[in-house]
Amino acid sequence: MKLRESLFLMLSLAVAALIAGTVGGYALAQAKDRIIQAQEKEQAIQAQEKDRIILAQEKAQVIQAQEKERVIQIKAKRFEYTPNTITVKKGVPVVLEFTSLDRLHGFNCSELGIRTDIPPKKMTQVRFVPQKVGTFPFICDIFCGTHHADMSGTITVTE
Ligand SMILES: [Cu+2]
Repeated sequence: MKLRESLFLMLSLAVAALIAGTVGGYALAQAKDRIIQAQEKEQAIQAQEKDRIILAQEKAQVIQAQEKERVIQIKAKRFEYTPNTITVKKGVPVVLEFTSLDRLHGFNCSELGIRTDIPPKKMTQVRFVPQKVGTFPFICDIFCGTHHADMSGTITVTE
């Protein structure tokens, strides 16, 4: 009788240990899953944060590039440019935006290597980066009438 009781007891203990082990293992696996999920979430948040930083940097670069480039609007008509004195900075990109109010004119600043036709009813853009300091004359190089020869101006490039 005693032997049977102790066998039963041992068996019960073994079963209890097995159950405890199984339950414990299950709980451990769940905890592991939770940790992995939390890590993945953290990584995803970090990746999003990185993307946001890169986007912000790119935006800042675009804004900088836009600010660096100076746009100067120039109207052309018989027999003048408005403005006819233009001052720019050496090394700073410039966009000259020409519009003719009447007919075809030309713009020629040969010392800076800038030349374009200025047809009417259309905007003409010329982009350049001034490389040398000084005052450089420009003229209309398409004959446009009696005072065509007076149609001129200067670009001054400062340091
Ligand atoms: Cu002209």
